[in-house]
Amino acid sequence: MFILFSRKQKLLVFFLPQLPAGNLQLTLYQYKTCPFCSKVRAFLDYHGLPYEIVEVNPIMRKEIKFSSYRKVPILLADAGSPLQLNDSSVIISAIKTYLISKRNSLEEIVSFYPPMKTVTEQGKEVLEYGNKYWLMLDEKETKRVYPVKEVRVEEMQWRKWADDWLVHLISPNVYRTPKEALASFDYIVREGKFGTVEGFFAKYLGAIAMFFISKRLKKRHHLRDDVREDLYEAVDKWVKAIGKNRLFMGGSQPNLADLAVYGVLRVMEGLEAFDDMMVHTKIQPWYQRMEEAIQRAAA
Ligand SMILES: N[C@@H](CCC(=O)N[C@@H](CS)C(=O)NCC(=O)O)C(=O)O
Repeated sequence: MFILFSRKQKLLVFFLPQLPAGNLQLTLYQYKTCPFCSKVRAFLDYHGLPYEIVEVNPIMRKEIKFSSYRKVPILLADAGSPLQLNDSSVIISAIKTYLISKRNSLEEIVSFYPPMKTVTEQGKEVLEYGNKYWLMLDEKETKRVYPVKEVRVEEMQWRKWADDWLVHLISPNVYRTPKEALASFDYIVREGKFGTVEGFFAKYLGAIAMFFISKRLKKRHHLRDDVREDLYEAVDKWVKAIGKNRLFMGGSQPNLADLAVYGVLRVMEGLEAFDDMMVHTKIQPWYQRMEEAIQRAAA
């Protein structure tokens, strides 16, 4: 809190370019088991940023009635004035920019990620955000954070890969068989916000619906009949990209790509697909390092 003695000082305080991260009040609207929300939590936890969580009921979505953007995650950020940030990658890029850059207000930073209407391969009109994998840094900041240009490009590519490819492997894998679909919905209902009756119906009807929807998603994303093969191939490709000489893609510390991939994979924890992935791929050592890095940062 500021104690103001004169008009001049008041003006000075008002025009301070940035509040320290400790003054950022954050509220995350989420479904706990949504991979996009998990990515945001991994990012906030790793950066030691405290936040409140509002679990959204996926049927009524009353909790996000205030918003015309109807997806989660939504992050309400108050760094002096309240601001709504939509889309997991925009949230991560904007907050990361804010933490690094001493020049712009969060409001200004967010305006560099404009919403744009685009049409998907299936001809559906959707909202996309421009520049969403790009941190808005000046030359000096860029040199400090990304001493080599390739490191920045690599981070962006793999963040995009996590959103455009890895995420699409989750549903076909966790709803692969009726038994797995039921186990997945049991977990979603347990972890999510559902009324008792609602939860009961969601579990059984959701499992049946998602079993069939996941077959459609499998076709849409051109996955193999055995969807595990695509999952194993994807995570091994990720491990190979890190290589033997780095602990993380970010080197000795996770970068935004590490956090994105970890956030997406984490939603399968406790399910058969996750256990299979641990046994049949080389992901485990990196995954464990990520768990430890996030636990250390959040402690
Ligand atoms: N591009 C968005 C995608 C977010 C998204 O699709 N969220 C899903 C939940 S996993 C959602 O809210 N879907 C609408 C709904 O459930 O009604 C992001 O990265 O945040």
